[in-house]
Order: sequence, then C-alpha cells, then structure tokens
Amino acid sequence: MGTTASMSGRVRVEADPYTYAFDPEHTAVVIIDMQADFCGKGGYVDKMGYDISLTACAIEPIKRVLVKAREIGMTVIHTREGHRPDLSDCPPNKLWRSKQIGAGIGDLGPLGRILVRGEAGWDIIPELYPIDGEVIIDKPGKGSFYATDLDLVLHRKGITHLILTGITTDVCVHTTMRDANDRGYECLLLEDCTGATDVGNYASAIKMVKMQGGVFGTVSHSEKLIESLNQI
Ligand code: C5J
Repeated sequence: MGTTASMSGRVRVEADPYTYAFDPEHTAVVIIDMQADFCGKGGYVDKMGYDISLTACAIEPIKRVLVKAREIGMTVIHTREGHRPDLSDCPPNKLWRSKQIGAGIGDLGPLGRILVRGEAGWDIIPELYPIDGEVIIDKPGKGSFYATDLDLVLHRKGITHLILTGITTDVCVHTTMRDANDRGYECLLLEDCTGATDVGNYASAIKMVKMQGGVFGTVSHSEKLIESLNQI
C-alpha cells in the first residue's frame, strides 16, 4: 500500500498509491448503477452475453459498506442508468449499438424494457435499495455528472470527498471517477465493491487509477475502510 497523502481528514484508510484521509461529514459513499440490468439474471448485461457473476460479486462488499455508512450517518448517493420510456434522452449512437449486440435499449426482456426508467431491470437491486434520505441520481449516460444535478447536490451537502463503488468498473464507475476528479473531488475506489464484464478490463481499470501517483484518486478495500470507520 502507498505513501501518506498530504490531504487532511481525521479518518485515514490504507490505500494504494496513497493513504486516503477524509472527514465522514464531508464524504459521500457513491453506489453506481447496482441495477438488475447490470448484475441480474435476464438484465441488460446478461442479455449481452456477459457473465453476471463478475458484476454481482460487488453486491455483498457494497452491502457491508452501506450498513456502516448508514450506521454513522454518512451521505449515500445511488445512481441509476436509464432512459425515458419514449427514449427521447437516448442518443442514437447508444441505441444502435445496443441493438447490434442483441440487447436493444427499450426492447422487451425478461425484466421489462431494457434500461428504461420504471422497469424492473432498471431499478436498484433489493439488497442495496435506497432508504429515505438517500439521494438517487437518474442518469442517461455513463458518467454520473452528465445531465444530472449530482454536482449541485454534493455542493449543497458540503461534500468534497467521494468513496466510489458499483458497476461497471471500466465504464460508469471510471467515467464518474474521472469526471469527479476533474471537478476537484478527492476520490477513493473500493476494489472489491466494483466489478466489470471482463476480468482484464477490471484489472486495467483499477491499475489506471493508480498511475501517475493516483491520476484519478486512490484504491482500497471495503475491509480497510470499515476498519478505519470502526475506530471513530
Ligand atoms: C454500462 C455501466 N456498462 N453502469 N453501464 O453500460 O457501467
């Protein structure tokens, strides 16, 4: 694990390439796209032919982090990728590509219309379902800031640090983390709380974060975070 960061905060988590320091009241746990469409049988990822065990593996570790975050009253943000029923917010490039791979956005699947708001596959899985007071960001894109009010919500809550979890590591998690980093948020990615549709992409996505001394932030594990939070 890495060096000690210069950033301040009373909680310190061993991480790579630098120790993550934060104050829980200025930090949000962000849970990205834990929807049946991305980790459930019959959902979008399953329909594309990928192995959903590679994304579903993040469920239990995220649940443990979520329990702890709720216990100590941290801000929790959930995101959902999806589109209006008339697909008026779905760019044509995204639409034709999804159809080409056999999982057309808006097409009827075992969990309802794929990636359409209000459908069973689009919703957050019961294990991680938001409770009252937790923010849900509905997003049409891969990044959580694009065409959403996430930045406004975080500013209003005085959030400067983000602990990122969710799926998929190389797509929505990475896009969100890169954008958050550019906006000045100090980011921690929990490597066991994320998963990708491809093992190699997962490993590369984790490695990319750590380059250049932590080009997008730093990386740790749910147990290390919980261990640190248990000490406050
Ligand atoms: C993808 C996501 N992979 N939530 N979405 O299309 O990462």
